[in-house]
Amino acid sequence: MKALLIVDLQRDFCPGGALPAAKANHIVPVINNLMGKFEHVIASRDWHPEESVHFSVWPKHCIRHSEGAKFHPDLQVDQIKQTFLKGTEGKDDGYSAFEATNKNLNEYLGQNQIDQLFITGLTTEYCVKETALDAVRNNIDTYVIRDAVAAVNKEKGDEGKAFAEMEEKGVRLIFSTKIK
Ligand code: VGL
Ligand code: ZN
Repeated sequence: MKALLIVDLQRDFCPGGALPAAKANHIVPVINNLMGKFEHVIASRDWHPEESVHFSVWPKHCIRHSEGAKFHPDLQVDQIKQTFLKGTEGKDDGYSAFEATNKNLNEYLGQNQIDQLFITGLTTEYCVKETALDAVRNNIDTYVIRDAVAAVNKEKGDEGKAFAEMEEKGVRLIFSTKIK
């Protein structure tokens, strides 16, 4: 079975937020459209404590329960069956959704016979990439939907580098229009 995973589509990663991906708003309608094509729609949320080692490298963002940690206001959240909270520990970063602490993503996929994971969301070069690489390590058939992810691009070209690394490590890149 296949599942759609929406990574960290939260206000702080959108324009106006603390750590924005410039094109974040553009991917929301693409993701909303995809939801109906999957039996399983799941999501992750960056869910940091007030104090974290993470904030020595990043501006404060996605503090649990804050406005910035909410999902994008246009995302059809009623379609999401399960949310995985990550980055919850102050002592590490928790970039990958497979590091969620409220529920184990790998176990969830196994229990639901999900062997194909289609990844969307934010941000391409950090949490999307780390999640996709973990999925490959867990022997899941892993796809990243190119037009349903967006990058911070601290350096111009970071998104392109992330796509290349993912592809080299076994992630398949596809466009949403190819998904039936
Ligand atoms: C993320 C940087 C810091 C992400 C989270 O969701 O990609 N990036 N925390
Ligand atoms: Zn974070």
